Formats: sequence, C-alpha cells, structure tokens
Amino acid sequence: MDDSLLFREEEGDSKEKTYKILFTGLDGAGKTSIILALQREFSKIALVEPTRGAERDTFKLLGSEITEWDLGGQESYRESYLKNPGKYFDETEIAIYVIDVLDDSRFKESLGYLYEVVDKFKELKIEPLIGIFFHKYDPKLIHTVEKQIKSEILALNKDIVHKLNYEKLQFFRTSIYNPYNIMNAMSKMLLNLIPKAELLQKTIENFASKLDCDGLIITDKNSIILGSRFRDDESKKLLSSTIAYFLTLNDVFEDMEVDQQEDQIVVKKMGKYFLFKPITLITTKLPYYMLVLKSHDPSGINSLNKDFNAFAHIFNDLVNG
Ligand SMILES: Nc1nc2c(ncn2[C@@H]2O[C@H](COP(=O)(O)OP(=O)(O)OP(=O)(O)O)[C@@H](O)[C@H]2O)c(=O)[nH]1
Ligand SMILES: [Mg+2]
Repeated sequence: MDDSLLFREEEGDSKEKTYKILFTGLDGAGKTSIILALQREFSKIALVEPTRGAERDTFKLLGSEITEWDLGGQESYRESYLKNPGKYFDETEIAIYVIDVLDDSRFKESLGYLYEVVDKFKELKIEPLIGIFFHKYDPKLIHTVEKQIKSEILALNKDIVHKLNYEKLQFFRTSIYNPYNIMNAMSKMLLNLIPKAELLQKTIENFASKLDCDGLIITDKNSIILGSRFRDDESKKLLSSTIAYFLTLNDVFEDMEVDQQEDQIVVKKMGKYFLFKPITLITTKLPYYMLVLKSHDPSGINSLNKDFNAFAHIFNDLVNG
C-alpha cells in the first residue's frame, strides 16, 4: 500500500471508503462455500447451488465497508465477465481466486481463466492484491492422496508465480472442513486494506503477553482474525481448531436473545481453560470476540477479567480511532 492511500485513509475517518473484494474461479471451485463458512452458515453449505452471475453483499470491517462480489463460475458467465471487464472487475482491491485441488482434470482450464482475469486487471490498470486459494485441501482426504495433491499444488504455485510475475500475490490452502484456515487466509488478505489493523494487531499481541496466557485470538463478527498470539504450536492447535465452534456456539446463544449479563463461555479441558468472551464497544453494536487459553491455576479467570476490562477500553479507542 502506498503512502498516499494511507494518508487519505487516516484523514477520511468519517467518510468511509468502500473496498471491493472479488471471488472468482471456475464453477464448483467452492467460492460460495468459502463465503458461507466465514458467515458460519454451515447448514447452507450442504445445499449450496451454483451462483447465477454476480452476487454482491456488503459487510463492515473495522468501520470500513467491504463489498464482496461472488462471481458465478459457469462458462457462460465467465465469458460475459471477460467481455465486460469494466463492469465486473474494475475497482477490485482484493481478488480471491479459488482453485479446486481435488479436480486435476480442470487445472489447465482454471489457470487459463486466472491468467485471463489478471490480463483484464492489467487492461483496467488496477493492481489488486491477489489471493490464490488452493481449496478443498480437506484434512480427511489429505492422508490418502496427500503426497499427490501437495506436489500438484506446488506445480500450480510455480506456474502461477512464473506466468503472472506479479508482486502482490499470496497463496493459501483452504477447506470448509478447516474453518480456521479460511478465517486466517481471509484475514491476511483483508487486513491489508485497513491501515489501523497493524497497530491493532500489535496491541492485541501485547495484551496477550500481559495476560500470561497460553494463547489468544480476537475476531470480529465476520470471523476476521484481528490479532492472535500463541505460546507454542500446541496452544495454536487448540485455539485454531476450536475458535470457529466457539463463534458458532455463541451464535446460538445470541439467537436466544436472552439478556446476557454473564456472557462468557468457559470450557475446562485438559487442565486448561478456554474462555470465550464478546468485547462490546461503546460506539458500534457489532461485538468483537476473544478466545483465551489459560493454564488451570487458582487465580485463573478472575484476574483475567480485570485485565480484560482495561484492554476493552484501549481496543475501543483503537477500533474507533
Ligand atoms: N470436499 C470439499 N468440498 C467442498 C469444499 N468447499 C466446497 N465444496 C463443495 O464444492 C461444491 C461447489 O461449491 P460452491 O461453493 O457452490 O462452488 P462455487 O465456486 O461457488 O461454484 P459456482 O457458483 O458455480 O461458481 C459444493 O458441493 C460444495 O459442497 C471443500 O473445502 N471441500
Ligand atoms: Mg457459487
């Protein structure tokens, strides 16, 4: 991101910028499923239908508005996007290109379309950050065909880097059966847009070290990870494999619309506490969420709550500042 953009952003706090994020790739690659996974609409994923044309949705990220374009990937649609690039591709800030790694019969077709899309970006003189999602990299399947898929991904990765010769390119392996991977990939891409995200991330890391916890993740309502810190791989594994389920469980409680005085979820497991807590800000109704992992000790959760309140104030100022 260049300095002028940063400057404009800082100046224009009240006048928010709208960012455009594009999901594209072949039909059946999993674009709509990825979006639904972030929204924790897991029951809808099983029933997902091919997307007809371009579907748009908007959401907020740290006060900025994001417009998400889900471009249905069937051939006839792809042709019409390429014929009207100005209508579909222009002003894209982030492009997520989804490749189904389980369907090697379509790798060539998928790369071909990717290169055509990037050509259109060049024609339009835009340089979005491009995220390549090697999708359907499922945890269960990996064991049986792991080696083959890994080497196929490597070859695809090489081809893309070589052909595109494009600086703002990032690669991820994702699966709807590993929601954290999707959350992490989307967060890495999206937070590039928001200048204050970096400071926020540092503040969260500092808070985590002050808490003397095993690890911590803070997300927003749309599953975007604003910051995290893990003491070791074990803590990372415990937190990353549970965060999506804590968010989902919390959705269930929120739907009950009870007055949540005691609004934290505590799980004691393996001699550790998992503490999940909404961070409600003064100025926005949308809460943020924190998941902390802490070793089981007598002072435990009570001392944590005091530090938490202090942090919530700083967090509030940063998010709104
Ligand atoms: N195994 C596996 N299947 C997935 C995954 N993500 C999506 N799918 C399945 O892939 C199929 C296509 O998913 P969609 O999300 O509709 O794909 P799309 O890219 O939106 O397709 P179009 O809208 O036609 O462009 C569905 O049957 C999903 O259940 C994944 O991570 N692993
Ligand atoms: Mg779709």
